[in-house]
Amino acid sequence: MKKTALITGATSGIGEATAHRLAASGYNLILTGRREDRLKSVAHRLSDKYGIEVLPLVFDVRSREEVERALANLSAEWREIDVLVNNAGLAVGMSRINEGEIEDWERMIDTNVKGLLYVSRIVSNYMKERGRGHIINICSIAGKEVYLNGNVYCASKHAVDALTKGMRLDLLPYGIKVAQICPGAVETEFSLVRFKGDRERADAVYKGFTPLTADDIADTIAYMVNAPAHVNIADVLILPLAQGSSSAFEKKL
Ligand code: NDP
Ligand code: 8X3
Repeated sequence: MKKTALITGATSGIGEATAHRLAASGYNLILTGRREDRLKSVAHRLSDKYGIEVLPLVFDVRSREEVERALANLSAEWREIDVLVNNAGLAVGMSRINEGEIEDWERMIDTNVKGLLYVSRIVSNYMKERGRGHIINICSIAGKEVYLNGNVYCASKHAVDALTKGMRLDLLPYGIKVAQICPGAVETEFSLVRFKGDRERADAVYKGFTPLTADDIADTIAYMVNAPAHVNIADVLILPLAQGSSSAFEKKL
């Protein structure tokens, strides 16, 4: 029987790679993001290549109204969501707390924490109606440890870590699995966004070692969703070989 996955932030990086991986496994997909052109092109490519159905939904997870308009109006068929990957997220800026841009803090908290909540509130109720479902939050090693100048991003991912645990308890009676993946450095558009388009600074993050790829994370998600029904792979910390903690890297420059 065909399954359906909803992946937020599917226009690039981990979300896009996960969309490819689950499409290859035959999932129908609801894909979301703000960049409409990129979202539609991912959707067309996947439906053409894998013969699956794809519903692209353009919205900003920070807007409760936009999230509700998009997800509360799904057809009965599209409400049958087996897997939700709460992936949309970002870091913006990196500075000491006394020097941080307050707008950057708000973008991170509104996206990484409140956006995840708005989406989960609606989708967990669809899962509850069916008595099953699987929610995977994309947390981070920054949700387990803090690093210098990472203050608010780390706090937002610590919140995701707490929400994964809380959601797991709350949704247990409804047969819904809740899990998370906590990656270390993955080379995507993440650092370009963090450094506000400064390509040189972004590229420097991944110099001198082999970072994880978005496909590494997508493969892990595929492994988690393919586990037997009674197994919940609840919390996966995944690091590049050269990364020992959130801030310790063995770089060969
Ligand atoms: P990318 O920047 O490549 O992808 C981020 C995705 O999130 C994009 O599809 C973007 O889509 C979407 N997104 C961002 N803000 C919003 C918003 N307000 N509304 C809707 N969608 C949004 O980065 P990654 O793939 O690396 O990041 C994915 C997740 O992985 C994030 O939660 C990140 O914190 C986490 N992570 C990343 C790590 C890394 O080293 N790269 C390590 C650990 C965790 P669009 O711009 O079209 O809206
Ligand atoms: C993203 C990776 O290095 O900021 O979560 O922890 S890092």
